[in-house]
Amino acid sequence: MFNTVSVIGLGYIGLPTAAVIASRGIKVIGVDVNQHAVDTINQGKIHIVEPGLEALVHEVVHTGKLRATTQVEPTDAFLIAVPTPFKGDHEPDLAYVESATRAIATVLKKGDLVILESTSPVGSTEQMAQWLSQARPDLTFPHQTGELADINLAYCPERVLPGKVIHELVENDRVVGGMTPQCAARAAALYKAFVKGDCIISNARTAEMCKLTENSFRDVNIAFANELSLICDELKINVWALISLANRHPRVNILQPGPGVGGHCIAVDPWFIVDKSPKTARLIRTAREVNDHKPQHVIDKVKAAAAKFKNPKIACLGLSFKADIDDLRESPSLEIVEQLKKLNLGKLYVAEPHISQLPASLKAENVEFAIAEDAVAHASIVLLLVNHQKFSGIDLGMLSNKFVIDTRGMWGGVS
Ligand code: SAJ
Repeated sequence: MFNTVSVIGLGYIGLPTAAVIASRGIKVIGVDVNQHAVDTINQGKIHIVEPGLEALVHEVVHTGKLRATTQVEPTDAFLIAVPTPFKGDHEPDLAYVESATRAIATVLKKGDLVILESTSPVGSTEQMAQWLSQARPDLTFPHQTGELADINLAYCPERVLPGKVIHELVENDRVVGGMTPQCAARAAALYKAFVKGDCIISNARTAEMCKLTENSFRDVNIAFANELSLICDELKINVWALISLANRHPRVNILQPGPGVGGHCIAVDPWFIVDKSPKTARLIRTAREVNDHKPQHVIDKVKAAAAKFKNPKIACLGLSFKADIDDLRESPSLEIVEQLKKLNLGKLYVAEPHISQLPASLKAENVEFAIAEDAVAHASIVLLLVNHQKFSGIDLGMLSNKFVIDTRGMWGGVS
């Protein structure tokens, strides 16, 4: 039914999706504005880090099923997986979606299917239909002629976890939101070619909101844990011990406090709901504010600890946004260490076992890149920011005469 499929945007979601579809024997044209990414992929290599992806890309490029290009070409279906960041005061920025949509419009023909996968505010698929119909008055679209439209449009969010993308792309259920039932059915037919999970039919607006809801649910729940950690600091209670006791209740399941919420999804997506319903989305906005405030609370704790020492030396363990990955995007740990560098409270020994050198923002005289054990050995204050597996080998005896700030509860939450 679909002989050729275009995937627009060859990043963390688009490239694995393109490779998995190609591995099912469908010819895939991958499109990206980044010439370096296109050239790398056409050599059977990858420009991002994701387990299992390189071997898959190598295979599908060499069998001729995947080819990358910077120019959109005519195909039977188009799948958009470009970034949707925010701009200004947390307003969604659809510029990449708009330019991908306008590029597709130039090659669109009767019978084609266009699917938006990028995390987007409610109404984005309808907006896409408007852009397409402006550019192609010779074709009809679902907002004009419903089921009789020449072009089918759908929204189908990705929900894969970085590090497990290849597995989750195939195994996870998909929500397929069509602008009409026929649009949804055609999009589901495409996903069925590579998804083993269920493809559940819905409409575009509900599917858009579903993605935002999943990540907001997690953000609100993490905010609850983070707020508890502030309250417990005031009341001199160990929050991790408290949560583990409360979670013994059969209907209580509190998440873990940390130094803040990072990554490109959970710290961003709830704002798309707040932007559309600013007066109503009070809890969702507050959760964002609680989580965004957490790094400052950690910095204040380090400042208070540093004031106790004449010549404080601070070990900062972990920079990534969560455990066991190398991704520093929107990382609260990185933000905290950058601030500590600026405050110049004392020498910083920074350990991050998943990167090979300090990011440029941390290069300074008062900052040294170290392995975790050495950082701890040098330090008077030990600040644990990420619960990497690799830190679990640190001998707790080494901490006995240090001031420890454990933001993840890895060492029982001593502070
Ligand atoms: N975090 C805590 N406490 C917790 C859990 C997480 O502080 O108890 C922090 C993490 O340290 C990290 C942040 O939250 O800084 C986000 O990490 P995460 O593991 O919760 O999520 P992501 O951003 O890696 O991936 C999420 C996933 N969404 C949900 O679990 C609802 C993933 O399924 C989505 O596909 C992804 O966002 C996305 O692309 O939207």
